[in-house]
Amino acid sequence: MKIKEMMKFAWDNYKQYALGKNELRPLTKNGHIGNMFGGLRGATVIDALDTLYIMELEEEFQEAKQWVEKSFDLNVNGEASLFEVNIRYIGGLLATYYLTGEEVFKSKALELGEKLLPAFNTPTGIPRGVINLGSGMSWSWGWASAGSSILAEFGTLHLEFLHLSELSGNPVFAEKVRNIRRVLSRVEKPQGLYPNFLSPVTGSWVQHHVSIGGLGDSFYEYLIKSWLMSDKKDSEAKKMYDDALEAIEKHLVKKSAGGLTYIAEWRGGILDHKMGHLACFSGGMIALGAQHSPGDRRQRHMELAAEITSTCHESYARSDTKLGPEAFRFDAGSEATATRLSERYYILRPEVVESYMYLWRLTHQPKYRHWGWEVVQALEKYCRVEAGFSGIRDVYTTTPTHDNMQQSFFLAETLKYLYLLFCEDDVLSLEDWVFNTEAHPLPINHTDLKAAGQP
Ligand code: DMJ
Repeated sequence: MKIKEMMKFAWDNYKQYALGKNELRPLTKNGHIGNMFGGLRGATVIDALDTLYIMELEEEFQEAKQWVEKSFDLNVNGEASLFEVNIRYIGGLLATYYLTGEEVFKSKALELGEKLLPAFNTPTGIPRGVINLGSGMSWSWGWASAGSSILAEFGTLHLEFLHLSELSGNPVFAEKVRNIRRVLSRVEKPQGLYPNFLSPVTGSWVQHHVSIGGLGDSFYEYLIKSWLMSDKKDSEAKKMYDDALEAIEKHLVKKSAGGLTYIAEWRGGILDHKMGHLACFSGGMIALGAQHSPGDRRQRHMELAAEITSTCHESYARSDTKLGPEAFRFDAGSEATATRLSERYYILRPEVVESYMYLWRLTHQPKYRHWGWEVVQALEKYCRVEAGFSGIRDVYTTTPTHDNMQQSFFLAETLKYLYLLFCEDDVLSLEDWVFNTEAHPLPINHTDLKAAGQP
């Protein structure tokens, strides 16, 4: 299958030119380390493991596993993003452990999980965004207003941390994320919305910016997925998700003059009529959540999910490369297109194909596969270079320049979701797995039901 070949190509080039670095630079044929993972290496190895495994790229999976066994060093010093280490490293290791049963992935996940705990030592227990994995010192991002923590960062730990507690028998991980939930469920929400910045010292909001895209996105995703992963027992998460979505529908969902549905951003009550590529995951999330809503709400949410996904497809279809920009606006005459130069790039992001995959699995309408195939063709045409895949700097030209970066999430998410879009529904069935926000599958807990003798 084509997508399997793309994965092999992406992996082989990473292995040849950048093994042990975090990402491949496919034009200069070398590795990139960056400063997101605090001295940890091999982000692409860890992000690729489960994708290689499910695509049955056996030799390549063994190469990746050997690197984890022999070269993956956790005794590092440096400033890491708690969120990125959790979603890519812990998520990737946990998923691979659950798929293969091989202890090395579990023990590395647990060891790394322990190193993240000092970030929670704040007056409220809301973790800070940056942690030194060697010293345990933690602090807030310099760019986050007034020492605040970011909703999409501290709100995107729940799934992984529950598994860390289950696998280790140590309740500390679960306690940390349950405390985050407690703080969030109690704090006052302006018009029912969750702003993106919260003080880890006082537990109150620092700035009233609300977004279902960057800075907010996966917090909402983890509410509905926490409920699903608990086999629908975590009713608090479901209620928080339902209430948040109701406020989003009421205040942020808009229709453009040309009839495109979109989710705007909110700044202290004033709407910014733009959607980021990151916000395009919400079509899939809303469709997933809709499955479990009563009749009329289910239908309304399925329609909303389909409309948002269609708008995101338009952002691709209206570009010259048939790949979508980083952000697009809904100003008169330029609907679903990037009007700012700084928003025209595409860095191999997954969110649009992620929604195609969910909408396909939940409706089986052929258009989602057609749209996914358009992306495969565009990636081949504009992003594939001699030694891997690269992002492009401008989707509105058929001769784009490349950014020389093969992001690890391209292997973890973009290629995985494309592959699943063309697979049978029982490959990582939505009945049995939830995907973390980096597309690493975690099993739904059926244990209690089985114990009770139910199917
Ligand atoms: C990924 O690391 C995750 O999907 C995250 O939730 C958002 N950003 C990237 C992909 O775009």
